[in-house]
Amino acid sequence: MRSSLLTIEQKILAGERITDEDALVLYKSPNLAKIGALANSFNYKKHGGSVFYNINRHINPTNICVMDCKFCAFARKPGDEGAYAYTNEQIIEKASAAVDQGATEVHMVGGLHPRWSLNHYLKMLELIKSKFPDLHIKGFTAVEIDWLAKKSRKPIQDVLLSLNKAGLDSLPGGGAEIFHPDIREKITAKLSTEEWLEVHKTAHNMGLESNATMLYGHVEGYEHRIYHMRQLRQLQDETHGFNAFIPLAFQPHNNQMGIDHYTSGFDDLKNLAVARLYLDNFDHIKSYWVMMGQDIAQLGLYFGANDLDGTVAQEKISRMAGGRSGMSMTQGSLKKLVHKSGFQSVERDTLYKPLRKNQEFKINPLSFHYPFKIDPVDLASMPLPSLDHMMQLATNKNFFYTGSLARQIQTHQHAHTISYAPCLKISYNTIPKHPDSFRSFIDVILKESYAQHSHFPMTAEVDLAHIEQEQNKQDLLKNLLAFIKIFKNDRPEISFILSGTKGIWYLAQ
Ligand code: V47
Repeated sequence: MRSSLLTIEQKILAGERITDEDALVLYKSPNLAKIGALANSFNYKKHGGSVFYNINRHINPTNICVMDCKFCAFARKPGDEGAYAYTNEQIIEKASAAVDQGATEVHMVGGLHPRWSLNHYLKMLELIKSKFPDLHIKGFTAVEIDWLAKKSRKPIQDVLLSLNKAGLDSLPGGGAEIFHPDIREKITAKLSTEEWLEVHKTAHNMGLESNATMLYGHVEGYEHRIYHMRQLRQLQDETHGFNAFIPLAFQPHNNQMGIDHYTSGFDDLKNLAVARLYLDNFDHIKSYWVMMGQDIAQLGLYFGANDLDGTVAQEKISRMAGGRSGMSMTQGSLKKLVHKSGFQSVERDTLYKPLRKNQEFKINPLSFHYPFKIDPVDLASMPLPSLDHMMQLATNKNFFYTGSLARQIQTHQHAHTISYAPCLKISYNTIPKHPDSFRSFIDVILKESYAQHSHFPMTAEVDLAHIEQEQNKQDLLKNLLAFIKIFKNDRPEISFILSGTKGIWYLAQ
């Protein structure tokens, strides 16, 4: 059966795994509310209304790097302005400041310094652990591990064993970028997808847990994101060693790819929701406020995410690439972000052991229920909904319930100009005169609309106002009907309407 929003919904509600084809349908659909509601109820089944965060600090030991990744704004060559390499004393100072602020974790990742050996890393770790034995060190991306293995001519496993012995507790998810080779080779010459996966597989087999990231919003397409997540889902089926998946929204300053736009909130939320539904074997999905901004990250909690990452202090990678959300958040502001959206905040350690429940919330399961029942809106009473409905809108806790009611009213009043998915207007005279050309025409206009709005339209409106009236009415009608049929067959999720009374009158005659 062809995949559609309806068949996917049925699958998810029956607890079945969605396919790559399903994920593509979700990515292409403009129905963000439905996809969000599905991801929200999926997340609720795993975590109830709890949202995790931790108190952590980023330490980027050096930005000097032998690599030249086209997307990266962080790396410098030795001697470049702004190039730095911390001494071990400086690193200890930063770790000490982190502990003073209550951090349970340091997140350490950096460039591939040409003169730093495996021994240098071992000393760094031993020193931190000797001073702060309880501080969890989540350190070094697969890129750094692979580089150390190649440099020291040792197998990955030996490198990981010695790092672990020196104090490394787990691996972060960085360096994954996008696994699809067509895109990967355009943006980076760093380790291959197979090598990235091998590092994490080896770590998992040794009992070291890790995370996984995906860098999106640059030159990749939906298919590449799905390919990326497929590799992760397969490895997770095998090892169960990943804790969290973290989509990283591309920050567009100072790159060599000519990209200057931020991701849209629509794409950030959709991407989180698809990831939640597709990566069914990942326990945790992070709504990473550093890259998405605090507002979208907060909304992300309704789109399948159950973790905000941490206080983060001193994050540099996104900052140097135009990150707009600041370098750190206090624990108080993180908690507020969670509570104001109606969730329970839980401080966790790196491996998701709950440390502190902050506020006893009575979460109403109905807030997350899907499918939810929406009382039919009394459209006859428009433009003012009844007081009863206004009360429901104001007091109920189901984000999507309220959203759907509001949308019914909005659609009723403004028919076809829903602000987040505008109507695609097609003047009848631009439609090809022969059905053989319909598909390529539809493809072009949808792509143009997507390029303009970053999402597909919810409604297509064919305007008959200016039809050339000297045409044969029978031919005109036949062509129009054939167009509608092909359009609806290919894009059933897009509503189709006709406008232009003059033209419709002409045809009716
Ligand atoms: O590996 C680089 C990415 C990663 C940009 O495991 C960029 O818990 C966006 O991996 N725009 C580092 N992203 C960050 C990272 C991470 C962050 C938070 C939590 C965890 C975790 C991991 O940042 C890099 C790269 O993929 N990156 N440049 C940029 N311009």
